[in-house]
Amino acid sequence: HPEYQYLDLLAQVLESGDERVDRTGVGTRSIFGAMVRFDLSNDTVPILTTKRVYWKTAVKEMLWFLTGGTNIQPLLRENVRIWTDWPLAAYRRETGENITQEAFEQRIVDDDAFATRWGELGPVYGKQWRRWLGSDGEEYDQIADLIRTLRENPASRRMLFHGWNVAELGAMALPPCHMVYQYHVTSDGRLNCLLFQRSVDLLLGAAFNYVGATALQLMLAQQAGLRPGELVWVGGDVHLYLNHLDQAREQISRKPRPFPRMKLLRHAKSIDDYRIEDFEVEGYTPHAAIRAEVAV
Ligand code: DHF
Ligand code: TMP
Repeated sequence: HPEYQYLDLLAQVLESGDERVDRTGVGTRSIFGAMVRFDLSNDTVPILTTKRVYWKTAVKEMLWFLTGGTNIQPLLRENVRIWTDWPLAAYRRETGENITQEAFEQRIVDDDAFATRWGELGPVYGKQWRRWLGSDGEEYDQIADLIRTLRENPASRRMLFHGWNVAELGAMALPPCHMVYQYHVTSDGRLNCLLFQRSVDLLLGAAFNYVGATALQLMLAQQAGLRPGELVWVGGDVHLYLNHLDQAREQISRKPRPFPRMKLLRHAKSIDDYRIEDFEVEGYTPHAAIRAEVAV
């Protein structure tokens, strides 16, 4: 079962990860350099089955990146709370007010001026993917350029987009983790993706990143008239936070079930035309969810 690639990685980090203090102060066990490969043909999607993964949240996050947005307001309006912690920490730090997460989220949803001031993550993924500001003053849409090349010159070795805009890193709430996506088209019309992720929260982040990358690959394949091929995922600093070790042990003890299938229910007119209702997942029967704190 392909999920053992992930479970083996969990075990490896748990058993032989180098223990160190990290930026968040929580501490991690970490290894450097890892690869997993998932075959997406026959609509198979790597939604982990050894815990429940909220795949709609991950797809909604990917759709939000594609809008070019960098404010959490539209995410919260879709009930996606995974990005709240960073603006919330900034708000508490700068105002000294000990607002609850719920009250902060409600205020972002209800109050546009408040959202503009406090809901911004800076020039993160969406901005760099859709509106990378070049030194010539032009904005570059890396996604549109990628789709054009997939259609017109699929043998190209230059089909990628990048989030690491050096000049703008300082203005980002977090510099990009899933950083470069490179694509490859086989002679029989399959679209492969290689995602390089420089930093990997193996218990919380990775599960979402596999789903997001797959959803994007399905959309790009549809837009370019291709079939999904393989997702190759490469991690740089692959770590387990020290407050996730028991959860990792629990997950490793579980037996994977068959991966589900993900389908697009509609042929969208463009990459900007997808909605969450267009995604259908069949045959997902995971083990129970595993709770874990995210390190901010
Ligand atoms: N920081 C850290 N330390 N780890 C991350 O994975 C991470 N991911 C970010 C931003 N910063 C990060 C964006 N993605 C969760 C999942 C993905 C994510 C952020 C948070 C998360 O908390 N997942 C929980 C709850 C899911 C839910 O509420 O729907 C999970 O159990 O998967
Ligand atoms: P860092 O910027 O110090 O590397 O911290 C980012 C943390 O967030 C790190 O634990 C990796 C994790 N992360 C993911 O694993 N996946 C993601 O998609 C994001 C945004 C973050």
